[in-house]
Parts: sequence; structure tokens; C-alpha cells
Amino acid sequence: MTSIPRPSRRHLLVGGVVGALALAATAVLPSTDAMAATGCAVTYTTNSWQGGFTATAAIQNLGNPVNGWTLGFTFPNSGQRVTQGWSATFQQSGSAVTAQSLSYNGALATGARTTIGFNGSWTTANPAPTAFTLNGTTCTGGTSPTSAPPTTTPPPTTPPPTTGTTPVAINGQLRVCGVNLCNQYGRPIQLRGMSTHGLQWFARCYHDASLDALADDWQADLLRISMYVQEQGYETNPTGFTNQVNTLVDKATARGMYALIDFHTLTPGDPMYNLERAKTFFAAVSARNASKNNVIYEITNEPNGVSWSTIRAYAKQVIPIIRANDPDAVVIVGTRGWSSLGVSEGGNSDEVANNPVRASNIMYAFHFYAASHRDNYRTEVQRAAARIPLFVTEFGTVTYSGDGAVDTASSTAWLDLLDRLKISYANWTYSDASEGSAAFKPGTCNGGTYAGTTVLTDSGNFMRNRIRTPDNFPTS
Ligand code: IDC
Repeated sequence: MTSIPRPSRRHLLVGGVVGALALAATAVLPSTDAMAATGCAVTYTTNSWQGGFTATAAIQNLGNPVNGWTLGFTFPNSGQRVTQGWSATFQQSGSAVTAQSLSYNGALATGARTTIGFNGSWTTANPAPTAFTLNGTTCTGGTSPTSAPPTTTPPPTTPPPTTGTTPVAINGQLRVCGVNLCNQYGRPIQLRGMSTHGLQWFARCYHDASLDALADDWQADLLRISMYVQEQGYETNPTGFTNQVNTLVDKATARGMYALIDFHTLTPGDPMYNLERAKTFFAAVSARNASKNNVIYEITNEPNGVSWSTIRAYAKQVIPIIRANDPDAVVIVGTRGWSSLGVSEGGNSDEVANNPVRASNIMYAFHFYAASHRDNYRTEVQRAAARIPLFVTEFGTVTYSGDGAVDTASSTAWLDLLDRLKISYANWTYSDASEGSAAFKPGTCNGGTYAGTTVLTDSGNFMRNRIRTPDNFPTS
């Protein structure tokens, strides 16, 4: 890789704004002579659909330790292209692709593994590349390694054993059983947590200190990662937002919380408007997070002005893309009328119950704002909960504007109902937005304190008190 290809043929695909900047700042470059004893193994996994695919490459260094690496491979077919990569900086020239390590995954000890991935497009066929190189050495599974390499290709990384006291450690991989969300013991559980505000506006609120407070002080089970698609969201920078979501998934994972990835469509209300973006986004995040047991996918936030059959048609196209990578993940489908089960547009949950999405491990979103949505909505939720699996992926203690005073009576009635029915929920928002629904007082995210009550609004206080009570998850 000494010659610089002509810019017009070179496609620079960065693994993310953060990763690319970190790479430039620390100038981690592949060391050319670090693999005196050489060897590497690559497991390439791909899922393909008409014109598109997602792929991961699990790399194992079987040579001497390296501090920075470049993986090289060539697509067999001239129409194959990398369109968006993660966990490496991808470049393509003709059919030749390189993926360069980022600052956080460049160091690979002998035997160490790392996984990278990308979305791609293809025209006539999509065969897998057959030869890979790592820092110029062909990956044959090991030539003269310094320590005994495995003779077979390593299996994909599996989640750590589920022991410990965090929500994920106790409950493990979730699945839908009947109308409930069930844990690894097949017992119904309720997850209680918070939703981020729009990542495009409030990224400064989501970092180690604030998420420590959510996990430890609030004792939350769940972080909903709300990635707007419009309003300066995903559509303006798909790679950057994909990486931001993945970073937050990792932070939730590190704290034993479930991560709910919200593809936050809102305006326009027709999810089909964002169908191609949804396919690209969910192919990337499901491939990247496939080996985790704590990721839940919410494929459209609040459909509005569209029929249930349109939402269903959207789900039918997006769910298989997730399932190709992560077959057992729970997927949540938004419902008509801003995820009101149709009620806010004059309908009811019968349209869903009579015509459900034909896939396993599916739940349906219900949203409410306690000061706007009261008894008739609660009645409908109670009726629907007997027939279809519900997940309150978003609700507010205030009016549907997101602002105003906490309606304590209605919020309490709602949460008592959800507790009784074991319906999981995420509250809007874990942010310091200047609006009544925000949990933190304005300016909180400029400081370093998130735990305790002095930083909280009325809504934050109300929610922290509800979420902090013991979960009592069943363990057998
Ligand atoms: C609101 C935010 C507000 C923002 C607005 C526009 O609180 O700061 O300006 O979105 O994007 C929803 C939506 C959610 C709304 C929330 C409150 O899912 O995006 O957030 N709400 O209006 N549905 C019902 C209410």
C-alpha cells in the first residue's frame, strides 16, 4: 500500500468520525516488520439480499503482536462495493479493499481476535472474497506462529456467561413468550429504564459518568438509544450516527443494561419514506452487535398518517435484515397513530391483533404522555395486553409536547398498570433539555454530577423513584 491510487477511484469509508479523528491524532500506523513470525486467520460472514449485503470479518492474529494492522482482500466480482464500514477505516480501489485498524483495536497480541464489518452493494453476484492479508501476510490460518495456533477457524465471539447481578447478567437473552417479554429462564419480566433525547442534540449527556448514574444510582435496566432519522439526524451522516449508536450500545453493555436501538422516525410519519435507510442502518447495527445478548431493535418510532398494513409491510422488509445477523433478537414494531395502537387516529389494537406481523420474537410499541393520554388509552392498553406483546418504548410524565408539568396522578396510574401487566418501559428523556419531560435540570450535562436528586427535575425525581425500586427478576 505504498502507491496512492487516483482520488477519483478511491472511496474513503471511515469507520466513524470519532474513530477517524482518534486515528489521525494518535497516528497509529501498521508496523511493517512486527510479524516476523507470521500468520492470521479470517472468518468472513455475509448476509446478502438483492443488491445489498452486510459482512463481518473476524480476524485472529496468529503471528507476533502487532500495534496497528491493515486487512486486505479483493472482491471476486467487479460490481461489489463497500458502502459503509465500522470498527476500521475502509478504502476501496477497484476490487481491492483495505481496512485499517482504529486506535482502540490496533493492538493485537498473538492469538488475539477482533471483528470488523461493513455494508456493501453488488450488481451481478456477491461471492465472498477468498484470500485475506493482514499487514501483507496471507491469512492461511498460520505459517510459523510463535505459539500454537488453533488449527480450526475460531468460532464467533459469544456473550460472556450470564452470571452476576446486573439486569443482563440475571436475565440474559430475552425472548417473547405469549404476550410477555421473558428472560433466559422463560419467566416474564419487566424492564424499566430511560430514553436518550435525540442524539443529534444531546450527545453531550451520554458518557461514562451519566450512564454510571443510570445503571448504579437509578438502577435502570434499559437504555433506549434514540437516533432521529430526520431533523439533522441519521440521514445527514449515516456512518457517524451508526457509530454513535454502537458506542452507546457498548456503554450499556459494559454496565449490564439492555440497549434498545430506536430508529426514531417521526416526521414524515410513513416509515416507508426511510425504508432504504432503515435497511442500511439495521444491517450495520445488527451485524456489529450480533454476538451480544442485550440488544433490542425498535424499527420505527412513531408511524403516523399511515395504515397498519403499510407499517406491517415495512416491518416485513426490515425484520429479515436484522434476523439474518441476529436471529434471536427481540424486535419492536411501532403502531399506528404515533405508536398509540391506532387510538390517536381513531382506531384500536384490533387491527394489530387481527393482522399481526408474521415473525417470532416481535413486540408492539405503545407510547403515551401521561398529561395528554388517560383513561381511554389505559383501557385500550389493558385490553390489548391480553392479546399482543406490548413494550412502552417511550412515554412522558407530561403532555405530548414533551413540556409542561408532571401529571403525577396520571403517571402513577400508568406505571402501576404497566407494573401489574409486566410491560417494559423507557421514559422520555434522560437529558437536560429545557422541557418538562427531561430528567435533568438545564445545564446538568455541562457538569460532572448525574447521581442523586439535586440535578433532577420533577420528572427526573418521579422517574428515579419508580425505577430504583427492586426488580426481583425470577432466576429459575
Ligand atoms: C420531542 C422533543 C423536543 C423536540 C421534538 C421534535 O422532546 O425537544 O423538539 O421532539 O423532534 C414524541 C416523539 C419525540 C418527541 C416527544 C415529545 O417520539 O420525538 O420529542 N414525543 O414531543 N411522541 C410523542 C411525544
